[in-house]
This record gives sequence, structure tokens and C-alpha cells, in this order.
Amino acid sequence: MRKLLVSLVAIAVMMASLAVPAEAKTKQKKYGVTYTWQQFGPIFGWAQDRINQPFGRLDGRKPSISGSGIDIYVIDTGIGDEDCNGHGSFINSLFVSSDLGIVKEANVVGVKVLNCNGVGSAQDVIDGVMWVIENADPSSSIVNMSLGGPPSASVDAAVRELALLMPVVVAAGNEASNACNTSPARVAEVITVASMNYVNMRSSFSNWGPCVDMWAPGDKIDGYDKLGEDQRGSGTSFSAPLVVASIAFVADRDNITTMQAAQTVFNESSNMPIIDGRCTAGLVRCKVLFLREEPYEWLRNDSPSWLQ
Ligand SMILES: [Ca+2]
Repeated sequence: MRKLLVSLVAIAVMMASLAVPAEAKTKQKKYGVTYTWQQFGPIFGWAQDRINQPFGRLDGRKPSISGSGIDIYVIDTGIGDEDCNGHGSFINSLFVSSDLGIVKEANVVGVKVLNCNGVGSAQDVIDGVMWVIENADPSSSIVNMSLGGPPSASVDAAVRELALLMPVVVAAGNEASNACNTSPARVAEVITVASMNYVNMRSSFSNWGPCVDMWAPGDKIDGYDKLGEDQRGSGTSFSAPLVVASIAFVADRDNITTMQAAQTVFNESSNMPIIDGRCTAGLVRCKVLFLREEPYEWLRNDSPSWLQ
């Protein structure tokens, strides 16, 4: 079914590109981030509390590990001084902030491909992806791509090349539609993450469908801006980094490669209902991020995959 959908999208892309040369089309396409900032929300840090347990009831404990030696590449609006938008810096805080950060000593590298409005061209995104391919150590690296845009064979090809080397985690998108209609979320080799809220319901904005591999909190997520001030945001942009952080956590916990850790996180996560999640794999159950602070041996050598 997934292959069929991808082919249909490919046909649509081919038809659309008849009018305009492919290269010009690639340059016209805009990629970016969508998200909202909120003033009010549920209990502070609910998302970080939520992910280290299988079900919704919070226990007050948040996962945290050093993550030293793990490199996290955030292909986004930059981090800190070079980030004139704020999106990339907020994501960074989910990794390394002193109270909410999940892998406080991980090495987070900002790869700036989006401008102050959170927008970049397909070529900008491809250039950032290629830079990571050339500079990252695949065994200890994870890539966060909380961005998306129209279907693009060239964006997909670059991201696929990266995802064959190291885990690439992509936001499913916030159009409340089929994630298979956006790049790079539709790429089979990446881990595409949709957003759930604190009552285990699909966030109203979250994309869904067969291209979604995993669900994680993405609704009223607490973190910090680049000046260290409290900030609360919603979007699949903030679901993806929780999966990235969990992969880094498990790579440190088990002393394994990041690719092995991605598989382990996938195996150790929950299968549970997400209200209006429209999960097609098991019809009623979705794969929901569950970061186990202790390894669960029965699942270590299982072989399901985000590719299935
Ligand atoms: Ca907890």
C-alpha cells in the first residue's frame, strides 16, 4: 500500500514537472517549519515525563543520560547566535537543557538551511544533507529534520543517501493530512514521527498515514529559547527530537551504534491506540515512543523495522 501511494505521488510529480524543467522546479520549491508557541499547557515537561513509560499516566520522572560521544545534527534554522528564527534553538534545548534535556552532554551540531522565517529552498536542504554526509561519523550520529515541503525526488534522494548511513528522524508535518504527500517525510528509509497529545490522541495538526513510523508527544512541549527563557511549542517539529534524543539515550545506555540504537528504540516502544491516529499497520495500534531507561532483553534481537 505504501509503495502504491509513493508511486501515485511520483506520478503526480512527473505530471507536474512536465510544465517546468526539473531543475527549475527544484529551485522553486520551499521547505520549512510550521509550529506554534503557546502560553498555557498541561503539567510542565509532560512530554519528557511521558516518553519513559508505556502509557499516559505521568510518574514525575523524566529520562536523562549523558549522551557524551553522540553527535546530533539538527538540519534547521541554526542554533544559538546564528538562529534568527528560534526553531532550531528550541529543539536543541530538548537535548541539552539542564532540567528538561534528555542527553545533556551530547554534541549538538546546528546545520543551518532555513532562514529567519523558517524557510529554505530544496537546494538549501540538499546542501545541508550533503554536508552531514561528508562530515558526520555514521556510527555515533543521528540527524534531526523537523522540516518539510512539497514532494521532491531530489530532496528524497539526498535524504535517502543520508538515512542509509545513520538514523534520520523527520517530522511528519502539520497539515493534518497524509504524510506521504511531503518530502522528506515520505522517504521510506527515514523515521517519520507524528504528534500525539497528553490524552493519547493525534494532535489536530499532525499528519498521519502509512509513511508515519512512530508517534511521540508534540503538543505543548516545554523547552527553552536561545536565551534560556521558558518556551512552549506545538508541532511534529518537536515530536521528532524526542525520538532523536531517545536514540541517543539508548546508544549511550547500551554502548551501540546509533543505527542499532534506532532499531532498539523501535523494538522497545509501545504498540497502543492513538485516538484518530489512523494507523494502518495494525489497524488499531500505533507505534508510540517508549524510551526504556533499562534495556528490555526480550526485544533486543527482534527484527521489526521502521522500513516495514
Ligand atoms: Ca515518566
